[in-house]
Amino acid sequence: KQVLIATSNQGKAKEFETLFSPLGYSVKTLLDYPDAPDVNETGTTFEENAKLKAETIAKQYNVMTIADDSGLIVDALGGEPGVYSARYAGEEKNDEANIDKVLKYLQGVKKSARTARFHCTLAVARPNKETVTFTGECEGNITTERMGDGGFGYDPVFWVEDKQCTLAQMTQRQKGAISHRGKAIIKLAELLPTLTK
Ligand code: ITT
Repeated sequence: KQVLIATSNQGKAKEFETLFSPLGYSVKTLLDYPDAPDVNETGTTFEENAKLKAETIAKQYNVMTIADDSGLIVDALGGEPGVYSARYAGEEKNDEANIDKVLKYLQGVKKSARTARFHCTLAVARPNKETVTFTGECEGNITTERMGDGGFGYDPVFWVEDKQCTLAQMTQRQKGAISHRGKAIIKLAELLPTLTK
């Protein structure tokens, strides 16, 4: 059993492998398809962008395709960076610069006002069928400095109160058990057998 995930993000790809392999699925991503078309993420919501990515790739290769659109929502920044999380600090994707920008904007904001959440929308597109979506969220706080070197993106500054560490200080499995992506994948996996029919 195999699933195609329409992502070129190495960090996401690793997490999909970790989460799908115990379910008996092997994972292919766009890192295995260097000629895949670039999808312009023109939507203004996670759902629109997830559908756009999944449907473009499903059409191109005529196979069921899953896409992930996700991001960090910081309350004190009015919900930013949100759907712009990947390129918050500029046109080039740059995790380090993105983190610096969030920390800078939050300078002087006290701990109780540094609440944030990660959101993930997964879209499953199938040839000639209606696309379906699943969501998951993970609550936390933005730290004042980086901690840990696991995960990707904003993980080093995303503090999880229950676990008393950042997402970057967890193993892939620990992160997957509580993350926005992990939660969305659990919902998707329950329906996957019916979706692949
Ligand atoms: P693909 O479109 O190829 O999947 P992308 O990185 O462009 O990769 P998105 O448009 O969905 O994906 O942007 C998601 C960004 O949100 C990602 O680049 C990170 O900066 C951030 N992000 C999402 N999930 C995260 C996580 O689990 N941990 C840390 N940062 C995350």
